[in-house]
Amino acid sequence: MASVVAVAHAVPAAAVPVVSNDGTQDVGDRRADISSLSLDQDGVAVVVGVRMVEFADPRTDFFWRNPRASSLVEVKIDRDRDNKPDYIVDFVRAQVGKTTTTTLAVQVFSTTAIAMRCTGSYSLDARGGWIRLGVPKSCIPATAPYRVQVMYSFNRSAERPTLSPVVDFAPDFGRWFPGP
Ligand SMILES: [Ca+2]
Ligand SMILES: [Ca+2]
Repeated sequence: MASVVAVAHAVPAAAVPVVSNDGTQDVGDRRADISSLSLDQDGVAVVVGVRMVEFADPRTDFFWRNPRASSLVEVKIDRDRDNKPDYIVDFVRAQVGKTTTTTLAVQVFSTTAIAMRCTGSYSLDARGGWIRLGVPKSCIPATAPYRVQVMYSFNRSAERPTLSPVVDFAPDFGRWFPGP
């Protein structure tokens, strides 16, 4: 688990994000089932949102708090429209410094380097069922409008080690969402 120094918790206010619907009941657990995907790439940040059929709150949910295998949201970003991801954004529980304490964090990586590039921000809308992740554009320079793929992995191994994570992709696996 990578350590994280500081995490901002505020996602910039979205302008008018473009929303795409994902099929529901396409995975075997409502808590892992993405129903919508949103992308806002105006302003100074890229904000990616997923709306869940049933919102398992990452702050409190047992399967998000599991220290051995947390659930996570992973966003792949294509910055030049060549169908290859250039940045990976992970929303996951991460260790705080060298302590055993963990906190939710948005960690941004380049696909060509091991070190974390920067941290992003998140906001949780439990009522609406949305998880929104923000990444400063200065951290992920682009040569074309960004496209994204999102994966939500609901890890149930804390319940039974043999249980595989339930995973949903938006758009469907291998496709890119161009947003606005
Ligand atoms: Ca779905
Ligand atoms: Ca690319």
